Amino acid sequence: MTPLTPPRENKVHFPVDRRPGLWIRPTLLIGLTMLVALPIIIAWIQYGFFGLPAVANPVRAFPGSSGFPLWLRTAHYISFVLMLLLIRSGLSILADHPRLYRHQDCTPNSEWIRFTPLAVPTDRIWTAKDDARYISPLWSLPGYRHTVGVARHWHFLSVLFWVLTGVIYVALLFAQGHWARLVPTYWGILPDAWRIFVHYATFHLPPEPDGFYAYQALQQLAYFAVVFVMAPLSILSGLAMSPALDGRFAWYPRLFDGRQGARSLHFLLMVGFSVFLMIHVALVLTTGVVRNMNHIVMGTDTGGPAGWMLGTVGIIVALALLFAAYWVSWHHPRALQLAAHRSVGTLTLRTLDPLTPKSEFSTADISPHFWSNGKLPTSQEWQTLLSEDFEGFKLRVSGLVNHPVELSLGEIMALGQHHQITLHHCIQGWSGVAEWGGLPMSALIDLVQPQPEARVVVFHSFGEGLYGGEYYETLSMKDARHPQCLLAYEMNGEQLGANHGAPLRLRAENQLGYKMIKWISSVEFVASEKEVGQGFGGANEDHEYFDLVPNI
Ligand SMILES: Nc1nc2c(c(=O)[nH]1)N[C@H]1C(S)=C(S)[C@@H](COP(=O)(O)O)O[C@H]1N2
Ligand SMILES: [Mo]
Repeated sequence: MTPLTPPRENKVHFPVDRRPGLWIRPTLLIGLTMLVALPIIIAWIQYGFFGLPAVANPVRAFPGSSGFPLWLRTAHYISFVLMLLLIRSGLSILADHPRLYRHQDCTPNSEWIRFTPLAVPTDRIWTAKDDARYISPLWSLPGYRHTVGVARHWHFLSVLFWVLTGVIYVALLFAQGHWARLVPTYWGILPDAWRIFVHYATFHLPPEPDGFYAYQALQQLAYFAVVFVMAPLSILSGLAMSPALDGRFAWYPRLFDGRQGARSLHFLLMVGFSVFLMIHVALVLTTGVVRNMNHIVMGTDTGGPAGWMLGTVGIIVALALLFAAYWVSWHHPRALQLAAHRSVGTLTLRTLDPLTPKSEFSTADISPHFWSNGKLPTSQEWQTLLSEDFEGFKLRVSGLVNHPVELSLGEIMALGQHHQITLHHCIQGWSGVAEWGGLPMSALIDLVQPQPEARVVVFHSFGEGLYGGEYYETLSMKDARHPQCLLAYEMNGEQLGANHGAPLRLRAENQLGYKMIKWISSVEFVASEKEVGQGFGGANEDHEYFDLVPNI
């Protein structure tokens, strides 16, 4: 595949080592295999001794069914396309931190599954960005390596419409009585479903009711699970990865055993949807594809060719859309970023943005391993400061303020010391709990007295961005004034290490990690983020198309 990006980005997106990898914790693999194998073995034993169990046919046709109305068929097609977009963009996001953990922490080698052949080296710094893995665009959107910014736009744009479609679909399901197709109303459905399972497990097709009017027991349970269990759980576990939500409601991610528990569940649900999709398609094909396609495409219960022909066109259109999404990702990423900003961003501004971050953890929760990110500054200035333990460091605070200042580390510490134990949310997927000590930004703001037209705080770094150029980030005045927004000089009770941002780094706990700029050199108050860099609010927003409203 030809690289599509400027040469400096090619190194990031098209690494030399593109080997795929899959490793699952052996005990877990054995457990999972048994979980799948056991019912199949029991089914074979039952079949061997007693033959195929009898299946009631048709199973519980509900009165008054009129087949599949147009709204249902439309929702079916739209959610099919959106599921493809969600799964494919989700895989790109996953590849950016190709490890899944069970609890709060992301300690290397504690993962239960990884999608990389690489172990984390212990003899040198191995950042989360080093760990990001290549994934083919055949499987994912937009694919390649470290494309999480663009992948998230597709994921959130799709999920917006997916939830909307789902809400309308479920509302109409109940309004028009079609819920009785999906919602089981008798306990006997469990033994009924088992009898049908024995058929499938021993390679027999059970007798089918006319699926246009009613489903058999196992089918009904599967559809019920997809619509009423898996879809809501996907939404809830997705939300549990949000820094703004977790930062405000500490109890919420705990429901999932922490953000990583939610992330693992989110992944397992994706696997569930994918397996469902494959079995569903296989059964549509083997149980009378012509009639089935007429049901779901045309809304008729006939044997003509219209259904499968139009259905095939629908699938081709879906594939064309996937290709168009790939093309937009690489040719118009800025337009995509702005589209996501206008839609998803508007929504998050109304919902997540107003939440005041206040979640705190205990000392016992502090993560044994805290991944690091970014490239250590190479500038002579920073190297010299580091070797002198930042004795000569002065933080320049300037711009639209009445009292510009230059502060040494000692002066900053004298101005205020606040400690907080919080959860860090990296956009790539990892997280970690640490204790941070530093000067509340609100105290600095009070000291320098911004002028009324100052709306945005800019933080400059000694470090460089991923593709070169200065690493900078901005915060709104409101975010900067939040109680948990710190200019941190301490991590876990010790002076901030070189790796984690010495002499100063930002902590803004309702934000994703990329906003928390390390190796801060100066602070500037401006009227608008448009005046700085390329004008999108930060090095990551400029170069990697990360979310423009990161309070998500
Ligand atoms: N100057 C600078 N600051 C940075 C970065 C960077 O690359 N350069 N990476 C950001 C990202 S993506 C994250 S997740 C956090 C990681 O902080 P840590 O390295 O202390 O864990 O730093 C943020 N601050
Ligand atoms: Mo990050």
